[in-house]
Amino acid sequence: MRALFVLLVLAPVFAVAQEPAQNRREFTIIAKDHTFTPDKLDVTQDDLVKITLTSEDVPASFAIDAYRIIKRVAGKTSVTFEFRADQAGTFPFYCNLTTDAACKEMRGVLNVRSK
Ligand SMILES: [Cu+2]
Repeated sequence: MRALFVLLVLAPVFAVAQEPAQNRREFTIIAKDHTFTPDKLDVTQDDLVKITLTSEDVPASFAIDAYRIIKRVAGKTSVTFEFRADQAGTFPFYCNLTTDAACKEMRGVLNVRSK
C-alpha cells in the first residue's frame, strides 16, 4: 500500500525529469586589464548558460548582439545572468563601454555547437 502511494505521488516527478535533458553550464568570467578571462566559451545548443561576470578593476560590460545581451558590472563587483543558447554558431562577445578606448579590445567568443 505504501509502495503504491509512493509510486503515485512520485510518478509525475519522474515524468518531468524525463523531458529533454537541459544542460546547465556555468562560467565565471573575470574582467581585468580590459581582458576577459576566459575569452572563449563553448556550449551546446539549448544549454542554459549561467555567467558570473566579475570585474577586478574598472567597470565593464558583456554584450552578445545575436542574443541581445548587454550586462554591465561596476568596478570590483559581480553580476550573474542566464540565457538559453538557442542559436548555434560563433558569436563575438565584447565590452560595449565607451568611456575607455581599451574597451574596444575587450572581446571573446561564444561557440554554440549545434546538436
Ligand atoms: Cu570595457
